[in-house]
Amino acid sequence: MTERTFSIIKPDATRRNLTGAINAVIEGAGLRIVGQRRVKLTEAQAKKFYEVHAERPFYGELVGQMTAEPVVVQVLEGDNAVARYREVMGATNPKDAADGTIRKQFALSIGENSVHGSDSIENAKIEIEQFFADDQIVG
Ligand code: RTP
Ligand code: MG
Repeated sequence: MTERTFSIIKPDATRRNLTGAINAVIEGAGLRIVGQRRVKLTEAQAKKFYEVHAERPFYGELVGQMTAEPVVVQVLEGDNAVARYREVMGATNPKDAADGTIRKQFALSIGENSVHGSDSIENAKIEIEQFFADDQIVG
């Protein structure tokens, strides 16, 4: 089924000029980039986005990293896009990520792991609405 998912190319990747290389992996996997913009997250935006992790020990560091430099927020569309993009990203910790995945190729560490992708269709919808107006997504 055709779905949409929300993606972030994180600061560790934008800093190293990897936006194009990551987009090539995304498009090569059959996902279409139907919305995209570059944005510097505010602390409030990052805190809200990662609210579910608020009690975790790495929360402060995560918010700090996500606001340090610009990110690229994206809407990806395709067959089973949510699950498909999770496959393409690879495991959270790049040490555990499969060959060919974005995190295996580009991530620096479990925290600076280059990309975010929604973990459910429900969360994808919430996350997309947080960053994109309807007319900013063109399928
Ligand atoms: P994401 O939400 O970014 O797509 O990644 P994920 O589902 O694979 O990982 P999740 O468990 O939701 O964690 C969100 C982000 O928090 C950072 N993290 N740091 N230092 C640590 O132990 C640690 N664990 C997680 C990562 O940046 C992870 O992507
Ligand atoms: Mg997650």
